[in-house]
Amino acid sequence: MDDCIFCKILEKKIPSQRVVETPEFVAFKDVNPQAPNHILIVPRRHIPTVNDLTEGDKILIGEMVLQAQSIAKDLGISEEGYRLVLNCNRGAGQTVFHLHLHLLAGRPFSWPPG
Ligand code: DGP
Repeated sequence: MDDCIFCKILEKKIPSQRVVETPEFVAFKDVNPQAPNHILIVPRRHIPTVNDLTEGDKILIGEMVLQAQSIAKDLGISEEGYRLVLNCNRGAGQTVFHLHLHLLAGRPFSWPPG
């Protein structure tokens, strides 16, 4: 997608601080971190929102969560705890319309979220 900022990051047209790269995903640090650890797990395929996922994406979504689990382990935050967030559409706060899983850790989190 020509006008997608995350596609441009994935194509290295825009720099980012990459944490992990696989054939399916890139994980990089959020430019506006909401916690001491704030990583975005972003599939290479352009999928705008959770609403655009299909049955065929079951493995993709599972692998995104397992990727987050693996990053959390590498960061040493598995036991302390972390939050995974998928925002879907503007009403939930989505601002970049390329699917991404937030991994947040390193501070207390309230429930329910604000
Ligand atoms: P969301 O609100 O769920 O759509 O989250 C989008 C996140 O993307 C937000 O936390 C800020 C981050 N973000 C936006 N633009 C850039 C960028 O150019 N680089 C990086 N690393 N993160 C970005």
